[in-house]
Amino acid sequence: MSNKKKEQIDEVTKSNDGKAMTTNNGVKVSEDENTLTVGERGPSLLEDFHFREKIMHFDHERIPERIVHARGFGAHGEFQVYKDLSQYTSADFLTHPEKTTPVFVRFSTVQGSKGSPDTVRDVRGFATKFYTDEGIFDLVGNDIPVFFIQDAIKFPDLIHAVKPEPHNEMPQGGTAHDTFWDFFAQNPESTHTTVWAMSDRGIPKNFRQIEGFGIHTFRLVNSEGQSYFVKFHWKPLHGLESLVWDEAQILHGKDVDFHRKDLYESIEKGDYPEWELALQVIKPEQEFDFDFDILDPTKIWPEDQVPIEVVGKMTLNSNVSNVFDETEQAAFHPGHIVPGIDFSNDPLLQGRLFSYTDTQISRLGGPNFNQIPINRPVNEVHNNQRDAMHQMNINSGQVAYHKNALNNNDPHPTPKEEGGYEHYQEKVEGHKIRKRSESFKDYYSQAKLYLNSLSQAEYDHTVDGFSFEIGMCNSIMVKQNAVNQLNKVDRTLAERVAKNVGVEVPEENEEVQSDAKDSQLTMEKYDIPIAAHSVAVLVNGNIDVDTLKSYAKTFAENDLNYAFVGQYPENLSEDFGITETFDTAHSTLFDSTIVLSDGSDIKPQVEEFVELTYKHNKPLFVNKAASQGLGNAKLKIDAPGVFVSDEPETIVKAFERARYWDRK
Ligand code: HDE
Repeated sequence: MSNKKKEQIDEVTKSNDGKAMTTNNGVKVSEDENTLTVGERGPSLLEDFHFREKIMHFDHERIPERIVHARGFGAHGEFQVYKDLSQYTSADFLTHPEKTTPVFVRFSTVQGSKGSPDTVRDVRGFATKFYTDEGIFDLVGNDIPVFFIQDAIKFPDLIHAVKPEPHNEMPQGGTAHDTFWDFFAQNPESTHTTVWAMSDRGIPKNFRQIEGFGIHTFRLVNSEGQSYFVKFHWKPLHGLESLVWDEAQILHGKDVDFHRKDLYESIEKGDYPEWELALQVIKPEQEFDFDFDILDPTKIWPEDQVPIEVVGKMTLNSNVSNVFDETEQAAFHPGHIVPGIDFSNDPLLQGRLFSYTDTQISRLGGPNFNQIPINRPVNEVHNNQRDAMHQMNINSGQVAYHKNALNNNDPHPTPKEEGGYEHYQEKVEGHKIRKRSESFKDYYSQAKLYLNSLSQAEYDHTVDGFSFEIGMCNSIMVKQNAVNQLNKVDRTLAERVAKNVGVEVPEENEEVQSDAKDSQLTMEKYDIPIAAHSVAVLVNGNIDVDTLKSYAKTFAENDLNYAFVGQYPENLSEDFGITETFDTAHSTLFDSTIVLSDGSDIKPQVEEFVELTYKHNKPLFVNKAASQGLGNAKLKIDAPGVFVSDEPETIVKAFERARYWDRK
């Protein structure tokens, strides 16, 4: 299917194949190894224009990294709505099920710099650019449905607390340090989101298996001018999975690119990541029907109160040609909206509307960043904005103002009925004040709801997350204050974390008195498709090629990704599987492990691999000979998720579950 954005990008995509090297002025270069000098050993000459240009350009290759979300990875794809949503919105891309809309998505971490590891504990950015026929709509969201603060004026404070500390620029890529936890304790509005970030949601397994949330309340407006409050969600069709913290930490070293590699390789293989777009819609007359304020970005709309409606699907099916040119230069902005979509008065959203254009001006070097190929809409752009740094268009004609008679009043405004954007005419009255609404002041109930909704394993992981992060603080006061906050949400959490980090449990139990649960908040609600699974097959000794082939056949039949480890290169043909050595493969790089032994002594590398697989609760499948040889390994062969069999077909059963949390 044609993709208008890809076609537009192809027009400016250059290939050097078979081409002569030239300067930027198009002069063919005859030599590119030596500068122009006087004699072989003499001084260099300033007139060497090729040298000057090459070095000058190199000197300026870097641009400022994003102030937050610096480390990211993007891909192209398309979106298609399942049905006409004109009941809610006039947006063209949401009312034409026959249309596919090109999209570009960038996933990111928030805290770390551009070179930081992928698998840190952090919120993940999930920013989507829809190139609609009516202009660009950016859904600049995260993988956690709530945010740390309620008002944009606090964003610099939050980020100054989260980022590496200014006196020593540590730590990189994480919030396990004093200033973040001091912020947490002193700014209770951050409680709910922090609980999410300390749970398994903070360490996703990859980008394909995260949910996405627009977080803020937006408006949908239909062609009759009726408006609805809406929250946008992305639901991953590859399931929802997390890492184990120990595994995530090992991966920082084993593969700093773990998430981007997974996304890149999935797309290259044709195993395209997919999400369904889902909406939660509230009618204007229901605005005050809830025990939370629908404008408060630290609150979810529980799905039993506001059901989810699945409305469309996004598929990422093409990697970029150049990461800098496309992903790094992509300029997202929650203020990029199209007719049929509008903002709410969420004070966090309103502040974002200023920040994103402002930051692009210093990051991308001027106000013409919309003209960079990845940022251009697929429809035509005409206005009277002129000049400025890096102008890429030739704006012909005498007239650059409105109104005019000299050019027939062109470019001319378009009435709303014909597609011109008109802001929703909300009636607003009030005094100018600086005051947080009383309706925003319940900081703890939904944090408790989230904790109540987790499975026991997820709850235990959340205790571990808090214990690690608060435990990493140097200040006893900060640790104590952080635990005091937890005590206002959940007594058991406060008690367990206090014990782990060595501070007092507050005397008074101040926890939220509620057993309420929301079945949609646990990650265990998703089935994990077996095809999303990867397997390391450790070959211990000399296994005959036919046996290996029979495993390879089962993997292929079930779309499992696999690698044979250890029997490389002898008697293993590359035709039926990727082969790796114990130097290149590691348990953390796979979802499960199979050990095939011929009965010879188990190699130390195999034992270490298996022990880690076991420790990280992943499926472990061993043949009978291997099970006998693993007697000294730190594992119980009859524990949940350990399978002993000589039949390749039985692995399908082993991989029905991604993790065996009941294995202690
Ligand atoms: Fe952002 N945010 N943000 N943010 N944000 C940026 O814009 C900002 C917020 C989010 O892949 C910056 O181009 C303010 C919420 C994503 O390029 C900056 C506030 C959510 C990305 C900025 C917020 C986000 C950014 C840095 C509080 C989830 C990466 C570079 C009012 C709904 C986009 C840039 C990409 C990036 C400001 C809060 C998501 C500085 C002031 C809430 C996914 O403009």
